[in-house]
Amino acid sequence: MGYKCKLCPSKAVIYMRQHRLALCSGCYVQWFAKQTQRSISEMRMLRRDERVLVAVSGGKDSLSLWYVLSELGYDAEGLYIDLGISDLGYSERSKTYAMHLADKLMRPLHIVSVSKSVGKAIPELVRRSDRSPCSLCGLIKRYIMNRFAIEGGFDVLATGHNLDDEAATLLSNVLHWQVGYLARQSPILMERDGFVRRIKPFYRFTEKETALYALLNGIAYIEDECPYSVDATTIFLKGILNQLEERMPGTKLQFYNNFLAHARELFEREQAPKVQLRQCSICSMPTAECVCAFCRAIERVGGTFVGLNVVRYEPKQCGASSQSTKAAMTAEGDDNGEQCRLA
Ligand code: Q46
Ligand code: ZN
Repeated sequence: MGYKCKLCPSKAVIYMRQHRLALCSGCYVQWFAKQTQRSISEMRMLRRDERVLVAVSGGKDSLSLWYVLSELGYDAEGLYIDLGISDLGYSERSKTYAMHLADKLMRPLHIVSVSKSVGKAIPELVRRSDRSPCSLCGLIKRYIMNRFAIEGGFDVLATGHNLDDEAATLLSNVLHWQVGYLARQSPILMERDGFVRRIKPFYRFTEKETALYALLNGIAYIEDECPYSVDATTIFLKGILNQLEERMPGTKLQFYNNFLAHARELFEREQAPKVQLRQCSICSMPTAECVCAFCRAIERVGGTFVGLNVVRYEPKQCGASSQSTKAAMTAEGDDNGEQCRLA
């Protein structure tokens, strides 16, 4: 590449065309942390005294997010949702990467098993459902993340969505004029009854940038895609956006930033009064219907929600071992060994 770092005499390891910025490894790692903090501060995502739960999948984005938030001094714990996908050992291997990072950071990792929480793992649920795998899996993951964060007493839930994810979702929502989704597409969704605040501190970084951050910090992550993601429309849209980016550097960032600056609020204002929340008659979580989408979906595929099955993994360096905890994070708050830490 032959670029020099813009901030010191070293050789650059990355040139970010959209920022016209070349940086060496040391300066890049610092720049990345500063940019993360900038996004957090500008959007008022997270305060220093708040507990943040980072949803980690074992991939580069979420693991880098947990790492950088810890580096920045935030009280960050991890949540790994075990989907039970056995193809290529996908779930087991991604869980191992999440546990490795917990060891490295010396922070606890909470592991929720889908099969032990609803009676069946994702592949079985998908086989019994007429929805697309990602639609069903996404619904289940969002429910678990929110429920665990609420019952665990976390102030904020952070996910590793990056600019490529956000721009592709935006493009899809615009192509189909999904005004309800457009109203809610934001790097921050504020808390309201039964919903924890959700933040996406990486919304300005490309996939390439988060991957480099992981690499430079020795964060091992699963490189394989989820076996269900092969024909996902999102991958196709990401390809189109990358072609645009190639021809017109900065397009992705402008597309998403200008949506946030000029359009999102209009959709939000238009949609806001239409949604009235109440408690799900089965699980008590907030919903616009009588029974929430999660309970309806689980019932339809023959599952039974028995409460979140959580294992708390303690980092090895602390000399502690993981403890298994059975279910019981129900709406009624049934007693269980983990409740004090989960709360
Ligand atoms: S895990 Fe689940 Fe993703 Fe796999 S099935 Fe789709 S939604 S692709 S992020
Ligand atoms: Zn419900």
